[in-house]
Amino acid sequence: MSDTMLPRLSEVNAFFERATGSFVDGHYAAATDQVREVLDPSSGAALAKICLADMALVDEAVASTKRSFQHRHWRGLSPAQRERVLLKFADIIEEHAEELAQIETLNQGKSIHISRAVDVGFSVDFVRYMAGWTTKVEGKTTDVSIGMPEGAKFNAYTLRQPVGVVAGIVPWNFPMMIALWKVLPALAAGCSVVIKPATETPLSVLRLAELALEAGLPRGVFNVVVGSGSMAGARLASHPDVNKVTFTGSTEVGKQIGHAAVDHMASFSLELGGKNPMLVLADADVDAAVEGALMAGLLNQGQVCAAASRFYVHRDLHDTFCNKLHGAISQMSIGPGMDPNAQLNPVVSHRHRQSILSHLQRAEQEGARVLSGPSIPDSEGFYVSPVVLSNVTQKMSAAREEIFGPILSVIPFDDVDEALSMVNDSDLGLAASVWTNNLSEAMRLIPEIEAGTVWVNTHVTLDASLPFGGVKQSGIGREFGREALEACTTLKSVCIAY
Ligand code: TAP
Repeated sequence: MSDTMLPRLSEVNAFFERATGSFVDGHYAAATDQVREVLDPSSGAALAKICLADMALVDEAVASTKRSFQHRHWRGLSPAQRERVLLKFADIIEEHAEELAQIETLNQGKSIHISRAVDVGFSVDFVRYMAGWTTKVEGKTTDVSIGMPEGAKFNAYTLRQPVGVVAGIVPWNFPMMIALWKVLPALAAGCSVVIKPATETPLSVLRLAELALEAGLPRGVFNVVVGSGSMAGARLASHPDVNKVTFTGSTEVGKQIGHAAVDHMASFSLELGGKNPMLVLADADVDAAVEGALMAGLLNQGQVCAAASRFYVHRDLHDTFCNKLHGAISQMSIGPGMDPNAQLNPVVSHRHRQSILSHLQRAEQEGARVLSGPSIPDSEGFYVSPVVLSNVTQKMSAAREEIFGPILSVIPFDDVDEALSMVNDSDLGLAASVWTNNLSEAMRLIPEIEAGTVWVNTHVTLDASLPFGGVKQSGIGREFGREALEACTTLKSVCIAY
């Protein structure tokens, strides 16, 4: 262990002892037969032992969530009262910022700096932003032209109401932050919510549920079910008492969830993967583009749905870009997320590391040139050294498949329209960025790029007010902004004759 490693807070150790499984109706559920160790990716050591929910417990969690909705424990409060609770929730998260950041880093693997700034920092901003929507749920009046019976007058309006029980299924890359992306719009709309974190990373979400109670959220309004995707996740998606399913994860599972939700006419939103391009035009500032690529490609070891993973670079800049990118990566140090000096950290699991390495092996077999990163620590942890793949072609799997790891594929181009067609030559369409000093060219390209978000001279810059989601196989629906709130509501049309 490095001597710069952060010591664990005593609250974190106490929480790891206390977190024993699903959190339903304001307390940890009774033990089940299936116990799973939750691991620290930097060492492979167990952090906590968690009981996985069985079907009965999943159903109990949905019943608790539904009860709190039907009994109006939350939605019965005035919007201003609910806003105050959510703002207090943000304050409490902020008070526990270091504890939450350590929990996230220990369980997910990412740098403590990222956990502090992004997982906790962005989450606090997001909770405050969404709390504000609680008092801004609006319908509208409409001037109708109904002519029968003759002489009758009408007053017509729409009533925006909470959709009911929301089930959120979240992945392992930003467990706490993505859970909050599901929880907050639901709560702001007056819904009750049950979250299923990934079994690999359930800890921070459990701590959030404890803190929500402290903030004054009534029991049963925010439940957490820890259970396998194939059973607990599938059951939530198909449960007849769930009114909306919101999922972030792989396209394959997203499709299953969409089908299951439609079967009982639940609404759903899916935020799925991306094979996100960064397009570097001939006039771009190459140093800024390299700096941007490091952040866009290596944040959380590339385990980010919006990460850039294919870099279309004008041939004039290709070699310089690759050399500078590789040079910067070679200087980086790899180590545990709890070591503040480590710039790169382990990926989430042994299983995911194997998946990344097999993608890499395939890229080599297909002829990509491998510019290797620094060596990985001699450790049981799930480390992958970052790699720049140069001279990748559009046909290679490295340019087409989501790897979700620190593998950056650089593809040269000669003509901008040729590059644009390669950018759009993907089943996925989550996000993209254009790097140029030519504003007119950027403005021409923005509407042509098939993606839910397009950035110019920046990448992976999210804000709670900017809707986020994908087109094509990257999903349906939008998170953030008014759109996220409205997606947790249903519209009732009212027409009064007088
Ligand atoms: P998924 O299998 O999609 O897992 C995401 C969540 O869905 C987890 O909570 C998982 O539970 C649950 N789940 C799995 N099967 C389910 C089912 N049949 N019904 C309902 N829920 C189910 O992702 P993964 O296996 O962890 O990663 C595979 C790939 O997905 C990654 O390599 C990456 O390409 C992509 N991915 C994308 C994102 C984002 S942000 N878009 C995030 C993570 C992964 P358990 O894990 O507990 O089984």
